[in-house]
Amino acid sequence: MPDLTRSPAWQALHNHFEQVRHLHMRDLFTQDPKRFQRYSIKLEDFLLDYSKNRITDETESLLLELARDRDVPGWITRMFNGEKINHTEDRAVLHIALRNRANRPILVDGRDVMPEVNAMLEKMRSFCDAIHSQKWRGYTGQPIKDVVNLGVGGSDLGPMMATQALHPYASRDVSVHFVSNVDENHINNTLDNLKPETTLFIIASKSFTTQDTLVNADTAREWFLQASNDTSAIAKHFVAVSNNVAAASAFGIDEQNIFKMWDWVGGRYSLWSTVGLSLAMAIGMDNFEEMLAGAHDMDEHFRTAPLEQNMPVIMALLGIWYNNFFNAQSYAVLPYDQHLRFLPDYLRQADMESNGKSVTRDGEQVDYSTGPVLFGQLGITGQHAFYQLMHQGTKLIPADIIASITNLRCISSHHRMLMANVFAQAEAFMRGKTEDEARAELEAQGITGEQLNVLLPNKIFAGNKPSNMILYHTLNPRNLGRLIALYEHKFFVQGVIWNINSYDQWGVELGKQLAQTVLGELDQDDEVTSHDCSTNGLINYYKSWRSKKV
Ligand code: G6Q
Repeated sequence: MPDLTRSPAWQALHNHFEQVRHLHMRDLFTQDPKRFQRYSIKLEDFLLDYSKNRITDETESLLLELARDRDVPGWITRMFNGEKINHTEDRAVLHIALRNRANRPILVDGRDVMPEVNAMLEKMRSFCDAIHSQKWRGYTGQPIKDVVNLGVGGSDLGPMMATQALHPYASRDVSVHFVSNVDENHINNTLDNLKPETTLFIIASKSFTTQDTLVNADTAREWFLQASNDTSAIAKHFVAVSNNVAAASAFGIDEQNIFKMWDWVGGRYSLWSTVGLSLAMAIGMDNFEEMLAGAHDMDEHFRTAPLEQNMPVIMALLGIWYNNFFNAQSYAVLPYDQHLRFLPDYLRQADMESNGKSVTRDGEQVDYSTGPVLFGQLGITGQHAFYQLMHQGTKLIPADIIASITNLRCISSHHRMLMANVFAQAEAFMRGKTEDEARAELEAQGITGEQLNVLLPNKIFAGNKPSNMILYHTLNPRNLGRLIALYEHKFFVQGVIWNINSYDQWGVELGKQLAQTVLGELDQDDEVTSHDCSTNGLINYYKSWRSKKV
């Protein structure tokens, strides 16, 4: 297979780009009244409308040709068959097994992983039921009222985001909190409002070596022991989620209370595993399994739909079109749903940690752009802030707009107003406002002459800003599962096309290694000279001030 940028499929796209780069979507919509029908895909109530993109039929077919040329279908099969596609860590990539509700055997090293997956789900169910039914009680005999997940990165963001997303489904008897930051303010502020006798800690760490989490776990244990003064009570208040059973046991967790995860689940893909225990505690196992079922819907769609009808594939190809041909450096995820406020943060990790790579699977330096900068915020908040740059700035920022058709508590005009903004913004990105339209508006306001000339250029919107729209009936567990799985597979397809490994994360290691060295130096008072002069200067400045009172 020739290198990506020298492949005929890439070259064809490159030539095509020169022909269509100046086409305006306004004109494409005028020419084709069926554009919405032709460029949208449905999975029951879950809709992806990608008609507001700078593509023609030819663009789409050339992009699909690229996907075939890069053997996307073959890679999909490899992932679902449990092949070790994470080659730098010699691991299979099987978040899809965690939500394999069809229970199709999935073999890793010749062994079906499904019995273990199902056993762990059962274990989660019994535990959640025991807490909710108040059979499991704290050391004073009181029921558990608060659950604190101690984890970071992949062991925090997923369950935290989903717990917020599914807030309407959450139990009122047990509150779930998330502590991730090594900054003690995070844990202290959380513990301030809790009682040791009614609090349960979940130490979530795949490796059980992550400093941030272990420091927080030590602090939590100290806080707990100050009240209980009884180490045997720890078993009732601390459980762990980990792949490192020995380290979790050494921390003092009863082996029965360790919820296992597997090395074939990457941290940022682990929401579906026992890392989701805190979420399951919040929404109950039935809802948790419904979320798995939603992800499975998307997995099946991804595995079986033809490329041209395949949502993750289409989204991935559109991303490549802007990233590699229009040279867009970023894209925005804009949920119009208060409950999805942490979705952009979650997807930022999933995308940027997966595809922020510059070495191919063959160890070569890439000569093309890979993963973009993902940013985002609640769309309705963004409208009053950074949308200005998206509408009238100099950068092309494709966007995904996400909304639900109805809100569980749809009791007033709020949701209609929200939806009006959803549709209006997507239209505004696409249409913009022409000079003639802007002029007519100003004249209608009685503005003429020099004043009009000054204002006019500022009132023009170029438009032609691409956006996808994702719409579904309600943000229920099933649709949340579908939504997250859609993005996971999108990132996978992009990684395949860029020929990078989306499942390792060596880039996060260097800072961790250096922090270990610096931590040792911070423990001593003498002057540090082992780094560059900036790092030495900063460390020494910190040391000179840390014991002073100001
Ligand atoms: C995710 C990353 C990273 C990881 C955290 C926590 O893919 O690898 O975010 O999840 O560093 O790691 P542990 O779960 O091992 O503590």
